[in-house]
Amino acid sequence: MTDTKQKYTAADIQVLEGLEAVRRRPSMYIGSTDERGLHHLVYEIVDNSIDEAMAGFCDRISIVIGHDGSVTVTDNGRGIPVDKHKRTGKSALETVMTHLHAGGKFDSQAYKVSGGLHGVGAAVVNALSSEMWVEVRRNSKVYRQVYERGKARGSLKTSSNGAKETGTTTWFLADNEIFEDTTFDFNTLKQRFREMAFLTKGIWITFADERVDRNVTYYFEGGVRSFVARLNKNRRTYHEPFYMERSTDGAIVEVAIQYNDSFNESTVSFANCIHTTDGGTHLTGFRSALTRVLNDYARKAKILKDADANLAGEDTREGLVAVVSVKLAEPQFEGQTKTRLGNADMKGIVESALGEALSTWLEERPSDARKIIEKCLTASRAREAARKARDLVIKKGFLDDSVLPGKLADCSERNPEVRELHLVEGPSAGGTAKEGRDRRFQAILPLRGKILNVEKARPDKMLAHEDIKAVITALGAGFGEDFNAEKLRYHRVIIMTDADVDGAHIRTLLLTFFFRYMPELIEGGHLYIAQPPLFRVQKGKDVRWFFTDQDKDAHMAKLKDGKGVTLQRYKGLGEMNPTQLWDTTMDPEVRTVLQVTVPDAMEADRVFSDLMGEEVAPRKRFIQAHYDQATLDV
Ligand code: 0RA
Repeated sequence: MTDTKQKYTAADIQVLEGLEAVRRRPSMYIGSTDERGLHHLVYEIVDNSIDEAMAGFCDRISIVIGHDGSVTVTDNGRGIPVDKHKRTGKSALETVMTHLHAGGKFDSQAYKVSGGLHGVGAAVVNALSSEMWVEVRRNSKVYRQVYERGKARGSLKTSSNGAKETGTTTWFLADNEIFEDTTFDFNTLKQRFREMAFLTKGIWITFADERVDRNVTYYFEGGVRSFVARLNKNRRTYHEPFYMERSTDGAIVEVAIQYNDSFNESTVSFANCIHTTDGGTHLTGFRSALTRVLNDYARKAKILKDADANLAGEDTREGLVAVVSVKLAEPQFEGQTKTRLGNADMKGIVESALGEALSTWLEERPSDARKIIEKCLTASRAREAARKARDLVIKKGFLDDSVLPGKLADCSERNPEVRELHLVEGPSAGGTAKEGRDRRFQAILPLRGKILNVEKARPDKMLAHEDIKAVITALGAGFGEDFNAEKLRYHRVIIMTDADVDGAHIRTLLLTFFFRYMPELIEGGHLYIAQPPLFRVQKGKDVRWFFTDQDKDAHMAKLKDGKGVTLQRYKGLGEMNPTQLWDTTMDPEVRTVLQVTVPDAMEADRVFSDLMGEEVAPRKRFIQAHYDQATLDV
């Protein structure tokens, strides 16, 4: 972009403090010095370019991870101002780069994407980089300054290039004195950049990684409309996405909605490009507009008769995929993780903006409107059926731990904190595990094999499934909204499946079930995946087990002559005898178990949808590609 207006000057920047504080206590500024904090550095710099894009002065951002692990961020905005700052006597650029909280008037003018942990600015990144340089293209000149651990190394150098183009380039090398590990992860960054591109209509984001020679470019003409389309990839949808954007009361509200034929909701909300995983006022406004408008329409169109009850909020959210993105001047982020929007006025702002736009949209598309309402009505009837099924089930007592499943081989220890439940694939491996276990604290529940695909099943059907019933009953903590972690009979639940494609499938099905119906089990760190060995190598009396091809090959290479060496590959748990299973997979002293985490529930949800949705091809592809990966963060 070319130079447009330059009414902003150095005088607008206030100086607060130096950067020693940041180096002394980095976590206070970037949250942590682990992988998360490290990646924050990149977001900080990119956020500044996004701000410039939202102000309407920039439409290209490029990010490059260099061979040396450095990061370069380039934009075609107006360029950071370089004129002299009154109080510091230094250039605005140097002031911004070397002082904490050096902000300008533009802070409240534009919609800064920054908030929560973000927004601490380029100075913090500078303080935590062993080396950094910034290049500004402005006034047909190129300005450049180098920094070292937050301090300027030399003055601002100017050269004339006569070019009209403007922009800013920032290069930095994360300081290995500060960070445990300074290796950036391509996929983590990629995911965030994609999200930023969805949320900033019309921006081109190019991301290249020289270390592995990969690059991606994101551009979404439709903004959040493209976002819902992406979330619905591989799903059957009912209509073209609804989309609205409106600026009112000093805020921008952008919403996209598209229903699919599943029973789950995935609504993601953002405030100033920050994923508000705990929702907040904008999400509340969204929900109440949706329920109100759909009920009003259903009454007017006489799809809901006078005698019918209103649709409940949850009925309007089955199969709902929606993105709610708001931009506002002074976002307040609340909660422990600062991921809930607190600004009270955003509820009314979103509710009325969406209310109007959505009712107009429904009026104009009676056939889409009818499809959506019918879907909500089905949800409402199913909810009623599920309630009846649940009542029945509670009456029959199967959620009561006095009636434990017959197949469960329980343990003797009473304290749930040390009790483990092993969910074992197939009756034969189940038998081996029963013999091999330490019966004091290890319980075994053999599963029949394939469990039902919960994504496609209604709650009432799910409850009728034997293995699911057995798992719920054995755990004793209920499920869904009634799940109560305090009642868990085991604090460790370990999924033990064969190391083949079927095993991976069963594991994914179980993970889907837990993710949907007992997310607290995952969040509480109670869910694990056992790691049975793949190989057994014996030479004479020396027996070794290996979990990867590489380790096995390395060992084989050491046994110079292959004489008297036997190599066995273990595909199934059932191929081991009880002692072997204990020695390799169950003995807490030597075993490895992977803890299941939900690093990004949205991504996990998408993976599950790809896996479990109607389309068979992506599921097959996924299982084949990932069957040896055990955690959810694929
Ligand atoms: C404030 C004022 C102006 C530009 C910027 C900030 C700016 C900052 C960054 C950080 C990364 N890229 C950026 N691009 C622009 C210029 C105001 C004017 O020219 O009038």
